[in-house]
Amino acid sequence: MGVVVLDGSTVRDFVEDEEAFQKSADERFATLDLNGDGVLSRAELRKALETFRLMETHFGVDVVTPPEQIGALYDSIFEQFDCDGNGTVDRDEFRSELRKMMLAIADGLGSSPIQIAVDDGDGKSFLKEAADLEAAKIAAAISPP
Ligand SMILES: [Ca+2]
Ligand SMILES: [Ca+2]
Repeated sequence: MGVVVLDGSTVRDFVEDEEAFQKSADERFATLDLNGDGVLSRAELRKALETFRLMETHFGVDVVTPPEQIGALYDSIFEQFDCDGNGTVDRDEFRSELRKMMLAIADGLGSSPIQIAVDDGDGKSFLKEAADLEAAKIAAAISPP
C-alpha cells in the first residue's frame, strides 16, 4: 500500500487522458456487467453503488436511512447514468457520466489536495478511490438537506 496525493488537477489530468480514462472506464464497466450482456441493468448498477459504500460514507453513523429512501437514491443515480432513458446503461453512457462526475470532483477538490491510499502499481484502485469520492458526491448532491 502507498499513499498518493490527489487534487483537482490530478483528477482532471486523468480524465483528459482520453486513452487511459477510456481504458479504466471500460475495465470498470466490464467488472460491473455481471451477466456480460454489454449493458448495465438497474440491479447491476445498484450492486456497484453498494460496492462504492455509498450509504456508509454518506449517511454515516447517526442516521438510519429508510429503505424506500435508499431505493429512490439508487433510482435517481441510475437515471443520471441512463441518458436516453431506455432502462439500461451502455458503455458510452457509463463512460460519459463517469467523466462528468470525475470533472465535478475535480472542481470540488480544486487545489486542496487529499491523500488516498492505493495498492502499489495498481491503476484500478485509483479509480476505485475516485469512485468512492464521486459516489459520496452524488449522495451529497441529491439527498435532502
Ligand atoms: Ca449486464
Ligand atoms: Ca441507456
